[in-house]
Amino acid sequence: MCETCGCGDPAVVRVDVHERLLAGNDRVAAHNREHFVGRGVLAVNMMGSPGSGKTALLEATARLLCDWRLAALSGDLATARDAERLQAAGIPARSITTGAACHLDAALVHEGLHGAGWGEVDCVFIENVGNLVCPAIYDLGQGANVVVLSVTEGEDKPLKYPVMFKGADLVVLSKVDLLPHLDVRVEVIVEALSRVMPATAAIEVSARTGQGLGRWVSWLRARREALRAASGSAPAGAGAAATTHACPALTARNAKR
Ligand SMILES: Nc1nc2c(ncn2[C@@H]2O[C@H](COP(=O)(O)OP(=O)(O)OP(=O)(O)O)[C@@H](O)[C@H]2O)c(=O)[nH]1
Ligand SMILES: [Zn+2]
Ligand SMILES: [Zn+2]
Ligand SMILES: [Zn+2]
Repeated sequence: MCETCGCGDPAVVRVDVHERLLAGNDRVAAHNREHFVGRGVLAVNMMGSPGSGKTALLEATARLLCDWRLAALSGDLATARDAERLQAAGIPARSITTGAACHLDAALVHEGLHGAGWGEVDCVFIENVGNLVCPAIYDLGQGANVVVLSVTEGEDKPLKYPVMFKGADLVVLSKVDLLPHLDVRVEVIVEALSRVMPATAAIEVSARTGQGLGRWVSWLRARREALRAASGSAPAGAGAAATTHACPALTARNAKR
């Protein structure tokens, strides 16, 4: 499916080549992370199946987090639809077209940040390509991994795609307004999560009714507080100074929005 990563298939991409690709990715991810942490920006890698409700959740989030300066990068194989939706919802957004690749990598994110021209931001949402497999193995430099799992996907996805859920800091169980129409039990999904997630954390939400969005936003606020506390204990500007250049996307260049 994916020309770049071969989706872990050694017949498509040899293991040593694959490992070199990941090592190169990790170097760029570390650079991205320095930019984010150095400026106290919460970067959230939003992952999940195609159509799980990632963009809908972010559209709803924009309405509730109006005291934050938000921005977004949207990874899409072929269209800029998600970025357009987020722009319409009030989140400055830029599309990253991945072509044949079924995941974002750190270099694509770095390029997206440089081209974005945002001012200072509090939080960058990185909406990954809809896919429950390889986005989990590509570090982007994010401060948090969120998996949006729709209840319409069934009860067994955590067990079938454990790598994705193992690395998640939070699972957002989306579209819970549809539960009355489904043979799906939330407690069974949560039990499956507890088998694969080291510290199980799940929030039930509906972007349609607004259920659970307060808990989601509280989680984001707590996460940013923790990031600021951690970066505040480092020498001032250490993150930015350690890099070879300043990412214009994260500087005060266009601070007025
Ligand atoms: N009933 C209901 N439908 C939802 C909810 N959230 C999203 N949807 C619908 O689910 C469909 C997919 O939502 P998107 O937000 O486009 O999903 P996505 O994960 O961003 O999709 P990709 O970016 O293509 O992977 C749309 O038709 C949404 O209206 C929800 O909370 N309840
Ligand atoms: Zn989307
Ligand atoms: Zn891929
Ligand atoms: Zn940079």
